[in-house]
Amino acid sequence: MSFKRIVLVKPNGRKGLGFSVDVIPIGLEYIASSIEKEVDDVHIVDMELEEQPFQCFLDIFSPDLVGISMSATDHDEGLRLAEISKKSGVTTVLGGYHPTAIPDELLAHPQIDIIVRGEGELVMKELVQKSSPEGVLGISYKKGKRIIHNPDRPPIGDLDSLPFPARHLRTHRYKDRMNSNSRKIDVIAMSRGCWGKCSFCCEPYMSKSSMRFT
Ligand code: B12
Repeated sequence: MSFKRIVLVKPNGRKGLGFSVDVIPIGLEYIASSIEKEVDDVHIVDMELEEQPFQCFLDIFSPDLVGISMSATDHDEGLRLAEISKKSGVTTVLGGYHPTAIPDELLAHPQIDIIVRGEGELVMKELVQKSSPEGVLGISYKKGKRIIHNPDRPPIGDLDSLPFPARHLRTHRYKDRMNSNSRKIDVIAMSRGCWGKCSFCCEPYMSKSSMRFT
């Protein structure tokens, strides 16, 4: 197993007018900039905006690892993209708030190999360096029929230690779709997490109820 050609994908999950402004996959861009030097190539495929079917990107980039970002609303579509990837023989990894909260449920699907729990930058960096999930903090994965949960990785203490998101990999001009004169838009993340300990919310799984600022 070698993870050298990486495709990071945002499923098409948007519905309704609430999504008239494009959602920039800034989390995937953070991951891309953290692994860029470790791999041969990394691409971000934003299926919200692509017009080609996902299989085209597998054919063009021929990845050995596909990473899919999932919020709860992307559940079905994320699993569908993973199934397409798996049929092409690609290892699949899920990350984001939803997989972080329910790794066992998602790993029960045959097309899912690995879940990254929590922030993705350092975990993905170590995963591509080792080309194996074994011993990588923050990962849950399948070994034969068993599900292995490696210990948690602590939230990133110093957000300024992270490289800037890989905006140079963008292949789209993000904008406000309701405004025909819309300028290019962008997003800047200046904090992470939430101090709440709400039992109904997935965020404490991500940040352990810690709030950090740049
Ligand atoms: C800002 C924000 C938004 C912005 C997005 C800004 C943007 N990117 O352009 C807006 C307002 C558009 C938004 C929309 C929505 N949001 Co919102 N949002 C947040 C908020 C406040 C911060 C998220 C953030 O920017 N984090 C920082 C970035 C860098 O992290 P990230 O993108 O999550 O990526 C990191 C990890 O998740 C992980 N990761 C992510 N993807 C992957 C993929 C792989 C392969 C790997 C390994 C790791 C990985 O690694 C990344 C880097 O560390 C959180 C609450 C919170 N306090 O955290 C809610 C939150 C994420 N949102 C949530 C929800 C529900 C939504 C909506 C579905 C709401 C709706 N019903 O319309 C939509 C979904 C949008 C979409 N299509 O994804 C929920 C998610 C719940 C869940 N279980 O999935 C949260 C947790 C709020 C909550 N508690 O309910 N959101």
